[in-house]
Amino acid sequence: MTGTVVSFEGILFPSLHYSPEILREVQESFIIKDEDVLLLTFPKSGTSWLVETVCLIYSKGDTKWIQSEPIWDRSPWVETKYGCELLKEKEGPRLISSHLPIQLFPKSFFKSKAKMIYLIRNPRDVLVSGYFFWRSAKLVKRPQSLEQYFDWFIQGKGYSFRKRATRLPWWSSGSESACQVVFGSWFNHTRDWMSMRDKENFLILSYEEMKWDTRSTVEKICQFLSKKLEPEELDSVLRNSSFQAMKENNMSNLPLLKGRYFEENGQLLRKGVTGDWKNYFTVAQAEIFDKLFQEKMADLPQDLFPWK
Ligand code: PPS
Repeated sequence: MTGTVVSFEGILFPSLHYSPEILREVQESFIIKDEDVLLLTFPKSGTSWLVETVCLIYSKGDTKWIQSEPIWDRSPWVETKYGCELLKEKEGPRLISSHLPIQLFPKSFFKSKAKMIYLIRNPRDVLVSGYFFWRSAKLVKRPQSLEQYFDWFIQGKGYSFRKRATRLPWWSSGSESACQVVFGSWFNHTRDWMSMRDKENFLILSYEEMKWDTRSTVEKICQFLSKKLEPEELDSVLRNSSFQAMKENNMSNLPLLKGRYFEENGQLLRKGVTGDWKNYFTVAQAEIFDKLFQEKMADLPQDLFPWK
């Protein structure tokens, strides 16, 4: 079984959980409150790791919450019908997840004091992670090969670079109409959200820094959220948000969704490493990606991208 997609303002979404009506309602009238905390990512950047970490920070390292409530209920996806309804009923400070590009995000956020953490990841690893994920998902048209997904990913849907890219020698023309990548272009998503980087209610983190120095990154999150943890509470956050601990937590991994939404071999927690793209990209693909990254991101401070 394979799923279908819907298009909203030029961006594709899996039709099972997303509709243009809800996306419009979320954009125009969903109210973000000052006390909300928003966890924003392009898909496959480590969203679930960030959510688990923040939940554990909120519970001071106590595992009761993360082991009793599914991750998508603890921090619902605002752009889905299910998540949006759930969030409207929640009282007090809410955790809110989202993959939305900035132009589709609830307008109320931009007038609020709500804190947002934007987690980025080397897009090459995002691509590889996405390929394995969508290949086993029943939510979208599945990529038939990494080569095909590579093509989709570098096009993005609604990707303003496309017109110029079609004139470049490495561009595989003719595949644009078949592009099935959901949530649009990684490049646009990242560039657009990064324009918020000087705001004091906005924190940019990377999957790579989380991986290479998890303790310091968790401390940075605590400071940003004004949460104080005792050393043993911090240790518990680190222990219980590790790849292995999350893999074993049925409330944070996919077992609950297998069958209906994913094949049996589908995994949310696949490898959990940095640089896995080197095991999959050809030399030519690596060069294409480097050129594209340079073209799209060169004007941004390069220290924002720690994988370089
Ligand atoms: S989704 O579907 O967009 O919400 O996926 P997302 O959670 O953003 O990204 C999934 C990738 O994050 C990795 N992951 C982790 N890595 C290290 N430590 C922990 N605790 C962790 N939790 C999730 C997960 O393995 C996916 O990456 P890949 O490269 O596919 O393994």
